[in-house]
Amino acid sequence: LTQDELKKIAAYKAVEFVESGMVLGLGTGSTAKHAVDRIGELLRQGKLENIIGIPTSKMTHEQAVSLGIPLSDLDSHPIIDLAIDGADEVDPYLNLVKGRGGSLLREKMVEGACKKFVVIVDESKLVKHLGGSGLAMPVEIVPFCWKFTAQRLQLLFEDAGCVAKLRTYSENGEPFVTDNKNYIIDLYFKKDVGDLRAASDAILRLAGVVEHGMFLDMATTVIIAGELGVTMKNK
Ligand code: DER
Repeated sequence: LTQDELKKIAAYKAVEFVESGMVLGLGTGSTAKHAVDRIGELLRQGKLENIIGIPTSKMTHEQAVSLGIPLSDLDSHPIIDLAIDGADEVDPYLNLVKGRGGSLLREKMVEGACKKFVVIVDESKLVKHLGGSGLAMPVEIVPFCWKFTAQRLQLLFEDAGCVAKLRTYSENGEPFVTDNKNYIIDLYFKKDVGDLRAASDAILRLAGVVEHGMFLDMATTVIIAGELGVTMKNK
């Protein structure tokens, strides 16, 4: 099975939690895309009715519009029944790293407003410690004096051998700009950051930081598709 087939299996499994009449948080990324496609398909087949989608990015908004999924927003629906979204990393306590697609702020706002947050991943996303895989830990910051903020983020995690890099578009080197017109600093750690809650608080205390990609104690269920089948872990 390819990685994308595993993502699709996890996504379809998560959509089994969707019931007619629900207000749904619609995730962003290549795994969540399969879930949104599936919801659109079931609506078209009449197997689901009266669904309202709350998209977590402009990209997902456009996908949902093309599928005819009725949409709304958090202003109209401050409490959401269920969100389905992917993740970049999942630790054994169901803590997540998200945001490598750049949508972490709207994802965290929507998924923080959900009664149930189902995360869908292929097995390659499972890690022992968040940020330990040497991959990016995204932080959304305001563009104003971004070098100043990047430097302070890097210093925060000096002991973990942190390197802070401004995310740029690969083709022209221009800064990546989020749906919210902010920049993203990707943090790369050489060693484990240790206490995640303390790391989260320290990052959020920096003026200039908008939000980070650690989703701690937010997932209620994680669906993992692997070569040997699908497993589900509940909080
Ligand atoms: O950027 C994001 O938050 C995405 O949800 C990411 O975490 C998962 O993207 P993927 O499903 O394309 O791997």
